[in-house]
Amino acid sequence: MKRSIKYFLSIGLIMIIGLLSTGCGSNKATLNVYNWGDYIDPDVIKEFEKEFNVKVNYNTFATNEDMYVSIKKGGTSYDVAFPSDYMIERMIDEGLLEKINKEKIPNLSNIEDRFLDLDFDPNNEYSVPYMWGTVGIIYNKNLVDDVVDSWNILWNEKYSGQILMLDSQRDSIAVALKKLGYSMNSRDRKELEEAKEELIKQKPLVYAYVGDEVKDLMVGEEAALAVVWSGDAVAMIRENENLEYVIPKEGTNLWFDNMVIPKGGKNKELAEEFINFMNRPEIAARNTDYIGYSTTNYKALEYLPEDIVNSKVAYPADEEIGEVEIFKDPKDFLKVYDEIWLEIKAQR
Ligand code: N2P
Repeated sequence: MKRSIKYFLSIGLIMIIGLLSTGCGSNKATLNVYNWGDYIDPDVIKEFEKEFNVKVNYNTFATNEDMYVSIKKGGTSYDVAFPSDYMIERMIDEGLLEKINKEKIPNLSNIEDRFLDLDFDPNNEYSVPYMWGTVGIIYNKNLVDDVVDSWNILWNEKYSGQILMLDSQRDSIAVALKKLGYSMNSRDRKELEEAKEELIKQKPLVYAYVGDEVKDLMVGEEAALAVVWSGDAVAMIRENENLEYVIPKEGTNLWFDNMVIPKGGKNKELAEEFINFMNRPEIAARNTDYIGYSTTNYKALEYLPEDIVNSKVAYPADEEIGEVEIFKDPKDFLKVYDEIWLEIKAQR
């Protein structure tokens, strides 16, 4: 009898040690973060985990529309997500976001004023700025001998099979609308129909509709021209000096990606800690340097290398950007955009 008590005690002890060493017995909080692919320095996540003694469950998406569908349908409840302007507007309207307690985000003071209080979230009640940028054309100077200054070049048959388009409905439809001289927020069926026809006409020339793969394809010189977000252009030009980024003269899209707290998360306070952490100047600078995108955090600039701070691609002056539009949520017109995109993608 004496022996068996000892036996059970030692088994119990072994189990407790086992649980402690695998972490199963501890109550580490988990933060579910949902971000674009290639949009953070992975060491920053590790540092947050260490400092706050938590686990970050990090997932990525490729477009605003994909992110919206996952959040809307539930399943994983995300604590922090990174949508863009028009999608933030939609998510606020649909009641999908929590109000952020700004007292918990003192580092909001590091954000440049021009990125605050924008139309999609007038008092930043629901979102805190992360990165911003433009949309343009990156091209390889050795493979393109025409002047690149217009969206039209993406319809030039000479470059058939060497053109990459963004696999993103708002961006690709916007390119066609701007080429035609229309607003990228068009709510006119006829204009949208024309934009659809343009993209269908262009499709035989398009090598692929891509996301993050665009970087490897352009750096590896497998394509001549691509529609890209400016931050990816910065990253690509760092790797291949034959590449150049241009904002077409017909005008472009100015976009803003902010951090939000979707409803249904279980860790609102930790989510706020994370958002605040991301806006520490050195942390914002590390993310900016790692991904190439343009920070909204002006205090981060002093931690960044000269080539980034002085980059005309990342930080263009207003006159270098030219005419811009910010995407708005198409609201009742969204189904038209959805239908058009499906038809374009279905073509071959
Ligand atoms: C990064 C995607 C950037 C998002 N891969 C542009 N809004």
